[in-house]
This record gives sequence, C-alpha cells and structure tokens, in this order.
Amino acid sequence: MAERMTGARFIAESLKGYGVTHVFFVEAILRRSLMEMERLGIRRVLTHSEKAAVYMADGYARVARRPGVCMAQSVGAANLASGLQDPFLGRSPVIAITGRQVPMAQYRHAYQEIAHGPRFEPVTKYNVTVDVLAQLPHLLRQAFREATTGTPGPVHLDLLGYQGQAIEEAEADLEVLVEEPFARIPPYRTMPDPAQVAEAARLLEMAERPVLVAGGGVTASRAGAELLALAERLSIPVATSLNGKPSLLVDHPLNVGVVGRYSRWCANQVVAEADLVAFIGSAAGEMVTLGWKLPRAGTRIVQIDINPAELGRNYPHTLGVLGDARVTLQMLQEALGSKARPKAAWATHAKDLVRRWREELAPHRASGAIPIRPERLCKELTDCLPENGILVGDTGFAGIWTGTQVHLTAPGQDYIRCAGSLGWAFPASLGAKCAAPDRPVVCFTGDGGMWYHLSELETARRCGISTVTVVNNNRALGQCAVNIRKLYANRPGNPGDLFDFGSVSFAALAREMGCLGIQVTQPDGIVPAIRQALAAEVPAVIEVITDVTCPAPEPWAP
Ligand SMILES: Cc1ncc(C[n+]2csc(CCOP(=O)(O)OP(=O)(O)O)c2C)c(N)n1
Repeated sequence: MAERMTGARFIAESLKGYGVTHVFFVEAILRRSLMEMERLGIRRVLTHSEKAAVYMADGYARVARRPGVCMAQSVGAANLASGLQDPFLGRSPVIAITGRQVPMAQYRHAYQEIAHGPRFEPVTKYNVTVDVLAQLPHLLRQAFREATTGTPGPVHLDLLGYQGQAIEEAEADLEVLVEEPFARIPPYRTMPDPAQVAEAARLLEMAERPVLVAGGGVTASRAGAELLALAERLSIPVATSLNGKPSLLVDHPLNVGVVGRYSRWCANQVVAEADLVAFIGSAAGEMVTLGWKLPRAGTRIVQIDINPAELGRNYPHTLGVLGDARVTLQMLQEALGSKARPKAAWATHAKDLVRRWREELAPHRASGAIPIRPERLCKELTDCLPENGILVGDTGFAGIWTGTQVHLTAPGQDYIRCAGSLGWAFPASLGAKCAAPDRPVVCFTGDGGMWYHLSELETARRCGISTVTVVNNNRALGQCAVNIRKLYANRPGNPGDLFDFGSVSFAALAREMGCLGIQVTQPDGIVPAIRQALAAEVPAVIEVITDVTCPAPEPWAP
C-alpha cells in the first residue's frame, strides 16, 4: 500500500527490508536517510575514504551473500567508482549511491563536479540517474535485481542533489516493496536443461583424466557438498580458483589446490595433464587458467555457469550447461550411469603430486629462521585460524600465501580474497566482520597493502569492528622487489627507491589508535600473538617481521 513519505524514509525502509544491516559512507551524503536508518537500527559506518567504503561493502556482500551498500557525495563519486573496480572484477553485489549537482549547475563549472556516468560505466552492471523521487522505487528495486542476478556485480544510483538531498527531501505516495529473491545470492536456483546435463555426464564418464575446477560460483551457490559428492562418485581431482577455495577442505584426498596464477604447482600440473576440465561457476578467466595456458588447447571443456554469456567465452567447443552450481552438480551426479567407473589410477596420481608438493614445502613451513619466512607464518596462521573463521587475503604475494599456504581445515571456515587492488583486504575484512559479527575475521596483508587504508583502524575502533589483521611486514613491496632487482641485475643505482619503505611499526600505530598492536619477530611468537588478538575486544594488528628475500613461488606453466 502506498503511503505519503519522504525519499529519506523510503530509502531507509527499503534497505532495511532488503536485509541491509550496515552502510559504509563518507560524509556528506543522504543525511536525512542516515537519520532514518538510525531509527531502524541500520549501522552507519563512516569511513576515511570512499575506496575503503566500497571495499567494506564488498567484504560485507561476499560474506553476507547479499548486497553491500556504500555512498558518497558528488566530489567523492570518482573515488567511489575507482573502488568499484575490485567488486566488479570479484563479481560482488555492491550498491553504490552518489549525489550529483542539480541541472542548473551542470556544464558551467560547478564546484566539485565532473560527469559521474562515464566513471561508473566500466565497473558496474547497471548505472542510472535518479532525477525525481517517483523514479526511485523502480530504480532501487532494479538495482538489487541487477546486482544479484546472473553474474553478481556492482550497480550505481546517482541521486539528484550533490548530497542526494533533492531525492530524500521530496515527498510522494510510495510503497516500500521488497522483492525477497533479490535480497540474496543466488536469487533463483536455475535448473539446467536435462539434455545438457546428460551430455556432461556422458563426457565425464568417458574421460580418463577429468578435473573439476570450482570457481567463485560454487562458493556463492554454497555447492561444496554437491561438488564433493560428484568428485567422490567418480574419483575426480578438484582444483579451485581463489574464490572457489572455501568449497573444499585442504585435506580432502581429491583436492589438488588452487590452480592458475596464484597457485600450487601440483594443481597446475594436474589440470595440464587432464583430458577433460569441467569449470563450475568459473568464467575461466586469466587468473585461474594462467593466461589461458591451463587447460591446454584441445582439452575437452565442460562449463557450468548461471550466466549464459560466460559459457564458452574462453574455450571454443565448450559444452555449456546453464544453471545454478548446486542444482546442476546434484543433477549431474544423478545423471551418471550406475556403471560409471571411478578414475582411481588418475586420482592416485593427482594425490601423489599433492603429496610431493607438501613434502617440498614442509621444511619452509617448519623453518625457525629470523627474519621469519612467510611460509612459516602461513603454517602458524593455519594452526590458529578458528573453526568458524573468515580469512581475508590481499593481492600479490598475500593472495598467493593465503590462497595456497593458509589452509582451510574446518567446514565452517571461509576465505575471501582481493580481486587485484592492493590494500583491499583490510577494509574488506571490516566489512566481512559487519556481515558476520559472531565469527572471527583474520586479514592477511603485506605492509604495502596495509599502508593504503591504515586510517580505517580508527574506523574499526570507533565502530567496534574487532578483527585481527596480520601484516606480513617485510618493509617493502616484496613482490615488486623481486622483479625490480632482477631488472637492475648488476646495473649501478638504487633499486630500493622503487620498493623499500621506512621501518615504521604497525603495532605501535595500532596502539596509538586504541587497538591492540603486537610485533612478532620470532616464529614461536606468532600463535600466541594471534590467539591474544582473537580474544581481544578491540581491533588487533599483528605485525610479523618477515624475510623480504623469500618470494612466493612462481606458477608452474606447461
Ligand atoms: C592498486 C594497485 N596498485 C599496484 C599494484 C601492484 N602490486 C601488486 S603486489 C604489490 C606489492 C605488494 O607489497 P606488500 O603489500 O608489501 O606485500 P609483499 O609483496 O611485500 O608480500 C604491488 C605494488 C596493485 N596490485 N594494485
């Protein structure tokens, strides 16, 4: 039923109805709506930058599996747009709301204003302006629909008034209508065509060396159990993308690990040897295929995805199966003939490669070296990641370390990772904690990543968002250092100008901001420090001083 109300009330009640519990923003935007949100119990997280607000909304969305909301005024719009690159690449449903100047101020040097639309175009699925309040019900509902359907992704609403005030101050007869499916991911569990499923089953049965590659779609669909059931039924090795990592526990004998660029060599080798690869909830993009070198050209490809535009995009002659990962995997298993034979020898071979990978790594994971080896840090973090913990990884080496060497050992654990923008992990971990306040959240970042959004420690303290941040502090952009040193070779000069940082203590900075800060220099100190941090009632930073000369492994390529 329509009711006379302000835009502010409509916005707040709609967000509440869609299950939004937190909004992340930089002042000055939608002040009246934020006041209404307070009345409704929506937490208002004021951040120090727009990019951090986006990353928090992104971390929130990935953990809550429903849209995360971030907002900024007109001059902040460009910053907000630049932050949206990561949720766009990471396929995360973020709703970005901005304000823009009224028409009479346009095209005549309005203060703080450039055209917003073009900035948002490459990083959103849906990018619209709201010129009058009467449009808002339709456009806000469509924003949730666009963000959550197909491949999830960011959307943008540009509201009239540089703070969006023209929309929120106006009054109209409005109905707060919540379309419940679009409040979550996936909105619908789309059923595949049984004929396509039967053909996929036939190909899996016939293959001698099949591999399942589980992507973020398996995680989003919560299809881990169905993935496992299919893999076990035919003894098929499973590799995952970084986003797919939470679908399978590390110790499962069929799990060969993360494949692609930030990968284990054993996973890459198994995929290179496969005669059939089934991508499930994965777009087979550059990262997971190592620049489309894995699987090798000519390998039979099956691809299961909820978005038909992804089917066969990257590999010709793909058998595409359109459907939700969970439903499709279940139907696929049921479609297997009773005589389908497990690929026992192939699975044993894959398991053997994983064993060799583990044995190679073991000495580094046990290393007592000082400065600490990152592999040892990963081992200690594995040991104390709580059973219901959420691990949040940054990009670069932090993506490789968390993706390949911090293991998920309990079904209640989760992992979300940066899609490429250095510094994402720390604010994203704060958003993750907002989405799951009862679960421990542990962020793993390098010092280069931590410098980006250090100021959000103040946000975390002020808003009572108590996470644990492990800073792998080698006092440099370590990943860059490796390559720049190689480039310089024996040439005289100062390569360190390009990657070294001063020796500032993040632990001391954290304490200054009212957080717990612990510096760790000895390997034996890592676990007690993380345990203390997990038990603390304030945000915590564990700064581990590590060896800059220990790079993460290069990917194995065929
Ligand atoms: C926005 C952005 N700028 C630059 C990069 C390139 N980059 C990738 S990793 C990296 C270095 C990361 O250093 P740090 O966080 O200290 O981790 P370490 O490599 O030392 O483990 C850089 C600069 C990036 N990924 N994102």
